[in-house]
Amino acid sequence: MAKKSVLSGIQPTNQLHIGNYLGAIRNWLTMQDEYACYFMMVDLHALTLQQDPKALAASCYFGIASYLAAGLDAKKVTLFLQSHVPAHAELGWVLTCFSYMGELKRMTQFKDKSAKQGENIGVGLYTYPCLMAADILLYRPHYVPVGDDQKQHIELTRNLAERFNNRYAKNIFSVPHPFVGKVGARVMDLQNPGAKMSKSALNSKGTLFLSDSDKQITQKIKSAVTDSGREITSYGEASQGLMNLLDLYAAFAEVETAEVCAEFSGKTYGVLKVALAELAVAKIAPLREETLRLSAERGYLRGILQEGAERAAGVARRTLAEVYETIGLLS
Ligand code: AQP
Repeated sequence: MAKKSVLSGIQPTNQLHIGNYLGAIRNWLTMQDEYACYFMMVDLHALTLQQDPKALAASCYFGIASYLAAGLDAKKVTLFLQSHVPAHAELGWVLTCFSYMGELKRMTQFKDKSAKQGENIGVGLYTYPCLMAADILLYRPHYVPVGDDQKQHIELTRNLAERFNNRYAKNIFSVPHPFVGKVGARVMDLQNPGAKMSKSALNSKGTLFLSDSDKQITQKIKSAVTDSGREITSYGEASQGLMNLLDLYAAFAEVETAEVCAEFSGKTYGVLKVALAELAVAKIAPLREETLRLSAERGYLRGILQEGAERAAGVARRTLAEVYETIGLLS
């Protein structure tokens, strides 16, 4: 029997952070043997915000290198850049025409990101969930492993798939399910624990990048915002900042948060920060070193991307041809 498919991607808007790793990539690793996996860098999505061309290209290499360094095996999974498979942009346009203004306006991420843009909000920021729906539906995946923040976009994708299928009374698209891990699904900003950790946050002190040095990791964790308390009591009584540190410890140690709370109960915030910094350095440093080594091997990475794009394009073209035929576009 053919394997079920899984698809996901990350924007190369900067170097990846531990939210991308714990909320997304680590779940991908558990799926690479069981599913036909398609993992990409969604470089077209990155254009929704203004990008420096050199930095964008470097972030694409860094991202793919991070995927490999984390343990994805390019022989088992298909790794590619979104822009290398033109069917994404083509189906993206079709699905834009199937989407309603009201449903796109409701997207929390659009509200959050457009609020930071001043007056000239790019149209791409508004329509990007349609392109994301196309990214997904082309591969008819069963699961889309994402962090908690992307659940709303997956819901829109499901609605678009059902709308299309119902309108033509045909099962062209499979309706995908979000896969959100139990731990690490929502890593919060270390300086502003009310907001999720983000690659493009204005204050980089709140984001733990996978490229951060041991010293930077330690400093960022030690200066993380908590509250005016001193001692850890229970998770339920913890402030958002303290909860985030307890959750991060649990995610890195791969244990339940309750276990972490029990371990640190009665100890000071400072003790937790020191322990978390040591654990984070132990987990991030090998990933960083391997990512940096692979990032420099441009020829090797290009080979993987080219092979991945060919495999992905074969699948994507077949779905797009069915869509075009269904809606009446001549082949
Ligand atoms: N803070 C987070 N905690 C857990 N998971 C997260 N993800 C992102 N931030 C967190 C998950 O990582 C995957 C890739 O996300 P993305 O790069 O496509 O877009 P994003 O969600 O907008 O991520 P960023 O880091 O905030 O990027 P920018 O700053 O460029 O917008 C997704 O599965 C996401 O859920």
